[in-house]
Amino acid sequence: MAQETPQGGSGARGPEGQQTLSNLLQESRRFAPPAELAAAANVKADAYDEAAADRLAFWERQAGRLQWERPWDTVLEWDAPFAKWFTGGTLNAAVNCVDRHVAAGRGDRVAYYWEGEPGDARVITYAELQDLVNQAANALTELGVAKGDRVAIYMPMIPETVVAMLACARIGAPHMVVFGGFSADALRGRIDDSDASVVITADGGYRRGAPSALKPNVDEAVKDRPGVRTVLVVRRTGQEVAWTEGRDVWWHDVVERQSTEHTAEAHDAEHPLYIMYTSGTTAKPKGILHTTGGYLTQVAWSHWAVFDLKPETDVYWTAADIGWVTGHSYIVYGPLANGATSVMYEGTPDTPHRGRWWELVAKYGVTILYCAPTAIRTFMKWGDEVPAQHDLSSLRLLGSVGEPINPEAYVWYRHHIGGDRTPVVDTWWQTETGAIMVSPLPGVTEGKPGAAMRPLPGISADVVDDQGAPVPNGGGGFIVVSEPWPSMLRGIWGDDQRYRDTYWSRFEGLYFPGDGAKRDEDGDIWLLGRVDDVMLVSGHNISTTEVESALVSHPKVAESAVVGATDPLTGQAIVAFVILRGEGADDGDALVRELRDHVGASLGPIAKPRQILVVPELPKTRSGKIMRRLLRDVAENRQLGDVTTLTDSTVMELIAAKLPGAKSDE
Ligand code: 6R9
Repeated sequence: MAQETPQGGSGARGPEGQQTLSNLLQESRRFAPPAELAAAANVKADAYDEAAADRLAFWERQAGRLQWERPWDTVLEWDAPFAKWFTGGTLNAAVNCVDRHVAAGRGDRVAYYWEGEPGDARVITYAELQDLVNQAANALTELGVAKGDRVAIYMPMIPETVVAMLACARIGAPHMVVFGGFSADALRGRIDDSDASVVITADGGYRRGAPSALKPNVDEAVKDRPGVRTVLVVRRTGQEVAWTEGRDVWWHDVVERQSTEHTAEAHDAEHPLYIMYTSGTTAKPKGILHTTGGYLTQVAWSHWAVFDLKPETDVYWTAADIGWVTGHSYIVYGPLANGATSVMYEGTPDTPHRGRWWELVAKYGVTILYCAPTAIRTFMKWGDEVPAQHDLSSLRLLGSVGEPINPEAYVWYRHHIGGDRTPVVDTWWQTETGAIMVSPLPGVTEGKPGAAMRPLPGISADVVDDQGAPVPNGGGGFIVVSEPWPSMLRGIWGDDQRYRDTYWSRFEGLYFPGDGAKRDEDGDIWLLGRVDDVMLVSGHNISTTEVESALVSHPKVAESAVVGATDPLTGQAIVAFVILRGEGADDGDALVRELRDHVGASLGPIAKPRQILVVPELPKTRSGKIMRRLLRDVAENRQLGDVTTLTDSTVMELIAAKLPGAKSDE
């Protein structure tokens, strides 16, 4: 057994002798909010006290930012673990996102600057969006979709996708969006589980410079599924499509001839708004259920607070897919509820060239950009000179979501994209939480690279040890949420028991998201990755995040993924996969040794990887999360597990090809 102990770490022993998550990484850089932003910020420091004094009254005030047909009787009915918010109240999500802005005289404001990958563009105002949504709502009604029916949406990133979602919301038919990159099998499983009777899709969309078909996957998914009565197809690419008469209808035939008038019914605050499936670690995806009033309250408020949104002047861009919860909450519902002007982009960041995003920032004068660390690390890999060729001076705020952001990626983002002017908000949340939960407030928080910092006002989150007791400052453990929040999941579709088991059984009375976290000496929160990924090396629980961040802090490394592989000596040993910065970088033994020593110097010898493999790509999900499970299979020479949610199935072959010549110091 290795006798090494982490330097500066505080891996305290829990009551049962089990070690809590080690706290190895030390970070001393600090970024204060720009004075101007702080002075004009939507949310100031007093919001924390205000919410702490009366949490429910705080959320009640935020609900008041929406337009209700009938006000609620009760703010919260909590029959743990089942919550109902704003009961007795009624509202319509589509009216809140669209009609009320038009009614207030803001119909000419741009809702979306949409840009197709081939370079085609559409500008859609709130008034136009209202017409489109009303037509689609009328069409769905004509097609027999009634309140409560589930509608599957399997689309590229085009305006009709937003229109379809809002039309569903308008008539009270919960939508179930499936990421367009998922297979026919994944789509079928989700249609079956949600019992959707209509599928809205397109012939295809553009990705990486070419049309990418969607309709064949729908055909495959719904064959032998008589429960799916209608497939509504948007023509986007003009690709040849197979056609099933009596089932398939063109969007342009059915939607475009409808009236642009539609009288919206107000729905109960707890009426289901949508189902979104998350795969998690188990085979059967979970249908996460979100309802209307509480969800809209928190996404709208958090979007306004965390991004300091000024709807009259900001141009806001969430560069993510609508098939990810980030797209639901921060491309569609949050920005629209706030009357924001958003950019929406169909394609990949490197088509037709690696400066495409920055070209779009300059073209539309984007002021707020929200994206995933995986994108940031990819840009780091492509080189500083790419963004440097574009005018990014319109940006005033940057956000990150989806994974822990490595301190080095944060600093790169702030410097090379934000010109050292912009705060970076690292926002922690999940499909299940519906909206941002832990994040800096840009006008209040002195940012630390890599830290999500503090629970938002109105949110009660904590870091606890394996007994559920709060850890002291400097300690590591699990993040939990201790009080219900408005946008929380209302359950797993059709499976209350699984809801209790998955989220409410680990700690009595606490919501367990499944992420490791630590509190630093100031009490600020750092997320440390999924607990399933935590490595146990010589009796120390080491987070993947900290080792990955140490690797990314080496100037030659753009991205890394580490996993624990079974080891006869240490229980588990750390195996690291790294992508180097710049093309054709040297990946010889000397570099591998240099990287091991670098990790040892940053985190202590315990965290030195046993093995480092230089790879061209890493396996990722739709939201850019690294699928460490697959890398563990590779590191332990196992057959690969389920790969259906990989964005690019060829990646694992590229990695496996690296293995025979695997570089190891042992
Ligand atoms: C919004 C979203 C949720 C999981 C979550 C955590 C990871 C998301 C993060 C983060 C560290 C952040 N995650 N944001 N980890 N810092 N800022 O990503 O939803 O796809 O359901 O994933 O993503 O592990 O539990 P979802």
